[in-house]
Amino acid sequence: MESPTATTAPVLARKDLPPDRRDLYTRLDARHTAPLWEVLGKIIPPEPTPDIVPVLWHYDDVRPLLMEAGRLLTAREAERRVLILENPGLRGQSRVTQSLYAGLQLILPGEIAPAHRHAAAALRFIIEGTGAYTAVEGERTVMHPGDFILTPSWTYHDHGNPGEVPVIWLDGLDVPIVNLFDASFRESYPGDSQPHTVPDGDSHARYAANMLPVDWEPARLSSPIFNYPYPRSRETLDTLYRNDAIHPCHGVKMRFINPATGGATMPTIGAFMQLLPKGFQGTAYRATDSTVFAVVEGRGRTRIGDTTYDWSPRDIFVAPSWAWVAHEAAGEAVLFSFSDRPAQKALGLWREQTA
Ligand code: 1HN
Repeated sequence: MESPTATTAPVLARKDLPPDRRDLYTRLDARHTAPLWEVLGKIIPPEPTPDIVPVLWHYDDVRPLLMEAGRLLTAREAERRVLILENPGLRGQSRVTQSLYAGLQLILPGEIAPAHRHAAAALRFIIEGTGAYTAVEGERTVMHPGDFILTPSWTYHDHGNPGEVPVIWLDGLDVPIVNLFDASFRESYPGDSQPHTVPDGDSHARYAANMLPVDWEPARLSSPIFNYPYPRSRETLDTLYRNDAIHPCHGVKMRFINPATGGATMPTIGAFMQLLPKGFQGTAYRATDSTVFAVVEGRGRTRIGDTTYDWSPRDIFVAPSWAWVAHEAAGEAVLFSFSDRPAQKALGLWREQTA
């Protein structure tokens, strides 16, 4: 027999319902209606009550599994050879936070990940290896560790590794947001790789030199820059650190921007990079954007709620919405992070608080 909750309203599974209420709720259910007064506190909690939990993936634990997948199937077979970083609070849902997807992608020397496009927007944060490229709308960029790369919504993209070593990166996508709206589309490119029609470095020259072509009008909501190379980000953090621009919670923290607007690089996903000085003991901070952190350099630990997570380079960890977060760094450390902050800000929902 099917369980009653599979076919009837969850409220009817309650054992303590007075008979007259049960009777009404049964007839409400038959008319596809339900009593708000039974669920109001749950659907509108006084503050965020995330289903996701804090979690840390040690790179050394996950990398061998990804390499094993590399021996088991080709990138072409897999379409994308990725280990989903799945939040244990939302098992089976392919989500790292309530609103975002994350995964670790491997491309081996000689491999191609075929071209496609989808409504979901993606970012790549390069973790290991050099010599692979990603192509977006006819332009290629070679990936280096620490680079932050965009694949905006509905742009054709493919990856290839003509180099000598495996290349691994962190993917972040707004898949759960797109699916919340039931607005997902996807199509394959006719052929494995899109034609390489734009000279390398073209978008960097056009859009990333604090100038824009004089008559340029944006065609998309996302940044026209598609690779934010690590040396530039690192140098900025280093200069500001030496100039003493240190925030008690964040160290030196910068947000990646769309140079045409000063806003976030994509409408749904924001990205950040921060330097924690050697010996930094940050004070607690919380915000409504659950955040995925990737350790770029250094060792340290982060307290999230009541638990402390020790991290070293290439580890990845998640802080849920509205959980108190405090970072400490043993040596100088650099963290990359991403979240749905621009989406929340656009909707007037984003909040933050310091302890
Ligand atoms: C995707 O297109 C890529 O292009 C990676 O590398 C991960 C996860 C879900 C849906 C599409 C890629 C993805 C993805």
